[in-house]
Amino acid sequence: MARAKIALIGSGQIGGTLALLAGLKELGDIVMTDIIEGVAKGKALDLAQAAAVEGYDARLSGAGTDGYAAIAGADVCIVTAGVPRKPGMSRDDLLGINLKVMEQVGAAIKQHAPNAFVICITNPLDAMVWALRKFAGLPASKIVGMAGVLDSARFTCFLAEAAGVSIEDVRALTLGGHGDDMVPLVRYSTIGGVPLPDCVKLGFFSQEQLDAMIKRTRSGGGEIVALLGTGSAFYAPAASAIAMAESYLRDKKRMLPCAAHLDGEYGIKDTYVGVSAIIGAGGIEKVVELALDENEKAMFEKSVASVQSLIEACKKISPALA
Ligand code: A3D
Repeated sequence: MARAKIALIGSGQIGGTLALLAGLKELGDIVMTDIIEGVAKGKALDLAQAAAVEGYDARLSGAGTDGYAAIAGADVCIVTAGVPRKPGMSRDDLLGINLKVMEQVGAAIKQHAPNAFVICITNPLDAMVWALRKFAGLPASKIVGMAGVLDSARFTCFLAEAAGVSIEDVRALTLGGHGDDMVPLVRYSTIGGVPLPDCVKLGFFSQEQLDAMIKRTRSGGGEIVALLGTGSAFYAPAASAIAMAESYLRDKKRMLPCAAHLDGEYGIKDTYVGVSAIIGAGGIEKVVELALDENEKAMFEKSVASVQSLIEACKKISPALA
């Protein structure tokens, strides 16, 4: 069987890490593209040489003057093209500039890789993946946004540290839009199978500490932006997208939180927002609708409303989306 082809559209901080992880996991051959031609070629060459040391069997190449045509026939496209935020900026501040990038990238996917499974990472995530789907003309099962795996990983990391247990035994779940009103779900998050409210009763941490970790998860991206001074997080975002790509390519059918297209689930229509979904060879094979209590529902609806206002803003900027 031919090797899978993974196209990375955008070869910046996340794109470079995606290429390294995809190589280490031998997910397939990797083509890197970027509007800055030398970036894709240079990183691909560097990573092809790292393969000699790490021993991974993957061909890496960077697009030259052919630009987007290099993604032709890709099985998976991971999109990070655009700009990241700077300290003091919200993800929403990126909307105008990154929407134009989605238009270009969407047209390229439509022309060169219409059968790919597309994972979008560009912010503001939920609105960008919604727009990218329209520009690329893809079915809902073949395009998804990465955010929930990352937000849940952040929550997981804080919980493991506070409880003093192995991160392997913590399973945290965060749904909703990838913004400051995302929804960390304590009832559905567990340590060694014990839901978080019971972990408080067991004395793993106090309710105040748990509340602080929820707050820190919500602003987890901003914390890293402020520390870095330039650019935003890239290791954990790349690892998260690779987990999604791997589930597709290896038909693992992992149930992961990701920005999936809702068509009536949770009573929501034509919106991308973070929900639990099963990713297998069919792409997004199922959106799993969880039972939410009143409080969770209210938080989810607030988060959805924020996403929908960004989608409306996209429609105003780009009438083709209306
Ligand atoms: P960065 O290192 O700037 O890389 C982006 C790359 O995209 C640059 O090399 C650009 O040259 C390239 N680019 C710009 N326009 C185009 C275009 N039209 N076609 C092809 N390439 C283009 O940023 P990054 O890798 O750190 O972040 C990329 C995106 O991911 C940003 O929008 C971030 O805000 C976003 N991000 C999302 C998350 C989520 O959890 C959703 C987390 C972290 C970052």
